Amino acid sequence: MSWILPPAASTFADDIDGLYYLILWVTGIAFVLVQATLVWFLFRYRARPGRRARHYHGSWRAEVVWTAVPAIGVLMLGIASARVWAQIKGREAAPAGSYPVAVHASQFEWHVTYPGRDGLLGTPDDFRRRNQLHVPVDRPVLVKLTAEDVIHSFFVPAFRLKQDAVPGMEIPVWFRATVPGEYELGCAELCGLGHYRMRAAVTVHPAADFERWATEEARRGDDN
Ligand SMILES: [Cu+2]
Repeated sequence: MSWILPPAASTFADDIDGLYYLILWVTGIAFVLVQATLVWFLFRYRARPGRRARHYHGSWRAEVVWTAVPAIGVLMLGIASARVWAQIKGREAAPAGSYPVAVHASQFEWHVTYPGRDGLLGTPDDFRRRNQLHVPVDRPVLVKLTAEDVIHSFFVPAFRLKQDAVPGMEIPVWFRATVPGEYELGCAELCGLGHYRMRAAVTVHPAADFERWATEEARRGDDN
């Protein structure tokens, strides 16, 4: 059924897609059942000459059932999602030794700061690129997400990852890319008139290739 979703390129993708399809099936079946019942009622109780309406006080049992069944369903989906949520968004979720990058969202660009050769952010050898996020494959990447002006949202569909960037906060978000290639980073929060063009390229490099890229770019320094 992968025709619904973009290609998957992170370790989260299977879990997120599993939840997505589970929720789609549960809500899809509920939707079909409810609509079929609605149509059946429309037909069954249509106006007919000589038939009179009857007042009906409701059914305690039916109300309990149609409240309890969805409540249990939503609770089960919540429990099924909790493990995945903790793994992706948990406070201590990012694995130790992640490659750190700072992503600063502003109207209407992504400013990415790379750690340079020392591997640490906030040191003089850091370098910045606009609208280009380069990461190594098969290594956890820790994005320190901030916003300049309004709320933006860091969204990489291929990684199944979305996180709001909020002014005044630094929000850590991590992922591990699994397939080298070019992907899209878009802003998923309507953030102003130029929202539509707030996108960047995510390049996932094979490990050796990433080292070469980072060394070369560090030598070149800032581009803005
Ligand atoms: Cu934005």
